[in-house]
Amino acid sequence: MQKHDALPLKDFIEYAPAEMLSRSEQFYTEIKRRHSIRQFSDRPVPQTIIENCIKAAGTAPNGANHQPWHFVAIHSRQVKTQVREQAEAHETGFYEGRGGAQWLDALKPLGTDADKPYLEHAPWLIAIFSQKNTQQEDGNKQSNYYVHESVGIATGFLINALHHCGLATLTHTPKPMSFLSKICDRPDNERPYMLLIVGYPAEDATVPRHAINKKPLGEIATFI
Ligand code: IYR
Repeated sequence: MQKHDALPLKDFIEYAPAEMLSRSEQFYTEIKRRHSIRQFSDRPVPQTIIENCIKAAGTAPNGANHQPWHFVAIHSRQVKTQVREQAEAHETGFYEGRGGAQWLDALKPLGTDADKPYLEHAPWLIAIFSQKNTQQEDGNKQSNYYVHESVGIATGFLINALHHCGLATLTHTPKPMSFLSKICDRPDNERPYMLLIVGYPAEDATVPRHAINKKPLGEIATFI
């Protein structure tokens, strides 16, 4: 291995086999009650919780540790209204035919449509941006690697962190998403990756039956 500066691994925890088994079961039980929901309460959520979850997302493995992501946590009612208006305008075109018959058909069991009131009701929207390169202080551009993979993993960490502290989320990818760059005033080296809606579920929140159906292990994994 090439010479590089390194520290001893100090914070790894080894669990006894029985505890390892129990933790694997517990984690599965915990994560399988995460559901994407579309009815949010306007109950406030403290900013510190969102900050901690973003810090957790920032620990995700990524290409060359360039951490090619930026999170814009939107709490301002005014900004949320802008996001809703523009997302709904794009989604209306999508649901009126731009999505194509096949895609629109695939969405029918989810009951989604162009109406996105949760973009205003939820206490937080987190716009996630990917950085194809990073502008350094000396003006040079640093290339980033495996950007989509890296930002995808960080987004997964974020969703998991938010679920872990008792918040519901919805992943939203309006198409096109470029309006988020403008609203959030992001630089040209960044592209919007995803919008997360975050908050408490409304009292009458539902989960589409279609979304509950997860493929069994035998279908998603092969052991060789
Ligand atoms: N972006 C649209 C459509 C949509 C697409 C997929 I793939 C979904 O899983 C759900 C919705 C919308 O948010 O309504």
